[in-house]
Amino acid sequence: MVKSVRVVCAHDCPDMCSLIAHVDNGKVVRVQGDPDHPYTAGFACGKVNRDADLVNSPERIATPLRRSGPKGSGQFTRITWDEALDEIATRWKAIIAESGPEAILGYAYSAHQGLMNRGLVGGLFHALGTSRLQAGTVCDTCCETAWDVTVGPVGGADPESVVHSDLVVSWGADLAATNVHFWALAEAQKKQRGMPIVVIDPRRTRSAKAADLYLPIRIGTDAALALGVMHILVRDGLANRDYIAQHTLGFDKVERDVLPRFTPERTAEITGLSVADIEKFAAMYGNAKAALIRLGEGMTRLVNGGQALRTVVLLPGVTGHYAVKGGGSLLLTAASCDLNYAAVRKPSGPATARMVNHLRLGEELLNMKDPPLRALYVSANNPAVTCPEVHKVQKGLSREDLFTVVHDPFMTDTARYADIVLPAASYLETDDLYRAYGAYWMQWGQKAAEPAGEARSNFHVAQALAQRMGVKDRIFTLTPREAAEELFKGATGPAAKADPAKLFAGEPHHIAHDWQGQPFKTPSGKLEFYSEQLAKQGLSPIPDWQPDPTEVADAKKWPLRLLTAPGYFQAHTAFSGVGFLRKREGQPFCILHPEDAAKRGLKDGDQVRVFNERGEVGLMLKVVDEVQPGVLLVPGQRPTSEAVSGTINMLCSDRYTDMGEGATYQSTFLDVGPWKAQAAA
Ligand SMILES: Nc1nc2c(c(=O)[nH]1)N[C@H]1C(S)=C(S)[C@@H](COP(=O)(O)OP(=O)(O)OC[C@H]3O[C@@H](n4cnc5c(=O)[nH]c(N)nc54)[C@H](O)[C@@H]3O)O[C@H]1N2
Ligand SMILES: Nc1nc2c(c(=O)[nH]1)N[C@H]1C(S)=C(S)[C@@H](COP(=O)(O)OP(=O)(O)OC[C@H]3O[C@@H](n4cnc5c(=O)[nH]c(N)nc54)[C@H](O)[C@@H]3O)O[C@H]1N2
Ligand code: SF4
Ligand SMILES: [Mo]
Repeated sequence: MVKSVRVVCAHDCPDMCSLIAHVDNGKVVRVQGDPDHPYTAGFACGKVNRDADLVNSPERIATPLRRSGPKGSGQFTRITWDEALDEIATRWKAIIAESGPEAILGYAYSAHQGLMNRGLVGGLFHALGTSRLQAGTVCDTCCETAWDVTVGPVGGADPESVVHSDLVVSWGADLAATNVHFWALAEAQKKQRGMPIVVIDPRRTRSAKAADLYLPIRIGTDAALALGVMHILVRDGLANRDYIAQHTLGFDKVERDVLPRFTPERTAEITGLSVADIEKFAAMYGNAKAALIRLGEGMTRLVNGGQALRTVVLLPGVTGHYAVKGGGSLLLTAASCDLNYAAVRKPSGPATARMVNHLRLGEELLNMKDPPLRALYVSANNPAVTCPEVHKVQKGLSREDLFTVVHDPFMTDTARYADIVLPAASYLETDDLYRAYGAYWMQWGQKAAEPAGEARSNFHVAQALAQRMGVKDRIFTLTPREAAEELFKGATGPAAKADPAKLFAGEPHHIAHDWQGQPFKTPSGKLEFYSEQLAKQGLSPIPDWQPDPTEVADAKKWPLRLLTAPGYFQAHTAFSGVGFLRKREGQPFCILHPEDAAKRGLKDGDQVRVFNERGEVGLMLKVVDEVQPGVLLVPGQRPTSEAVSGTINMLCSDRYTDMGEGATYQSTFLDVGPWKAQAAA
């Protein structure tokens, strides 16, 4: 008999859908969107519609494995869980005795968004006092830091408030790919009420194709566009002087020292947009009553990314849209869910420990001293593909003296370097509590099926290792449900008001605040055009746009700039175990404008060599005017086994962004040529 189980999507995605898993005889046979969830609205994305294939994939690892060949060779033999866990505990104890706990690094990230399955792995390493991962620098620390210094650590607009918006601006986000439920809501407003949508993106994305106005901005020039728009708003008397006076800090300085330089003509020169389009956008924005900017992370994946996002975030402060329902801006919502996260993430352990930046894994494995990293535990992460400087990551992972454990449902590029591989349960096989990072919902997700083969959840493995390592905290003895209850002790705000009976029965709990306008939690309590925090870090305290000297020098050496965007049917590598989706996405490819392809004698469907001073990778070529000349688009990051050769992060440096020490994939300059030229050379 087929039963329906209400579950929550655990993939790294802002929507956090409520889903229905259909389970036949203990096996998940279909996954679909939950018709009874207001935001999920009955549909899942094209990826998760196939999650029955993910959970039942024949490629899943069935048992724990021990390495039997050279590192990276992928040669393993089966062992039992007890053998695996005992070996890990024995090795860790010896390393701690010789070099101290900081010789170990727990490298766990976001592929399971459940608060327990994500949080407790971190909790284990916190309690052990190992080196700590400065997590998320590959993803959102730049945008988050830029938001925090400007607005403060607080969530942005509720995406569901779009029913009150009279304009939506998708700025550096491909919503039709990464935020499909917000996109569907926004499109419905467009159809029902004629609400216009503007898309600002160097790629003519699916979202851009459906927009009323599309601005194909030059990569890394968003701050200039936002300042150009502010210039016009001030010029045309569209600045909201009352709002500026009451709720913002330092606009006078910006108006005096910065805006005069951002005339429409200069803004057009910097951004590659036409003066007419800039004027049109500024007029639409300035005359709107409730414009909602959906901010993407795309604009922050480069050296001056923090400044870019921060400047765009200031725009609704000039018009006062932050005061209006349906107006303002939305980057993330998670900061407004005030649970007692420490109960799971920091059960015990020293107040501070050595930090390792997530994106510098390669560098730190090779060069960290006093003590060097001797053991690595990777969970829900595939750094041999998704980290910049992949060559360094591979070299680090190849170290014979590094004891590496990888916990994953699949034999990833990273797992191939492991000494011990542990089979992970998927979210459909785990109980957990979820809160969205792009919407205001919280929900308990029930296990729909038993783990395949001998797979075990992150939560389970963290507890088993804690016990073997002698960690005594109570959290390591609780069930997922009991552990989730700990999160509510000392919780405040709408999350704290959840009725446990309803919540643990699987009912979605709405955690939107009843705010009258966007609150600001900066030191001044205002939206900070002037940021003392930035001044103290030696950064420009007021928004500005300046070219980065290293980027300028690299652009002289290399004719193309890398544009990185989400894969439509793959999200990083988490869906690469589904043959159908791999095929839908196609063999790993890059996109070049027809002019650039013609210049190089390249055509659609060719295998090409993409290269710079770091190395080369081999990809399929698509020739489309989806990007401007001078740009090479590589959507997603794909396993090396799927590509002609390599993976794009082999060409990206581990330099930091201006804020939040984040990754700068798009500060990569390179060239493309025929693949066979390389073979002949
Ligand atoms: N060039 C370039 N690189 C990028 C980006 C870019 O835009 N351009 N984007 C960056 C961003 S935003 C991110 S978030 C990172 C993502 O980088 P990663 O976090 O490395 O993401 P994935 O490749 O999806 O790897 C997740 C792994 O977790 C496994 N997994 C899934 N569920 C579970 C589970 O329940 N338990 C365990 N133990 N494992 C599980 C999956 O099988 C997969 O192998 O990549 C970054 N890298
Ligand atoms: N289908 C799918 N969904 C996903 C993911 C995925 O890989 N695939 N990844 C998940 C994860 S981990 C994350 S963090 C989120 C990220 O989702 P988003 O916040 O949407 O961020 P990105 O995917 O990095 O990039 C979004 C857009 O920014 C554009 N962009 C790049 N550079 C610039 C620029 O300089 N200026 C402007 N204005 N735009 C620019 C890109 O062309 C791209 O269309 O998505 C999540 N959802
Ligand atoms: S849209 Fe996002 S949250 Fe919803 S099913 Fe797809 S990946 Fe999961
Ligand atoms: Mo991400």
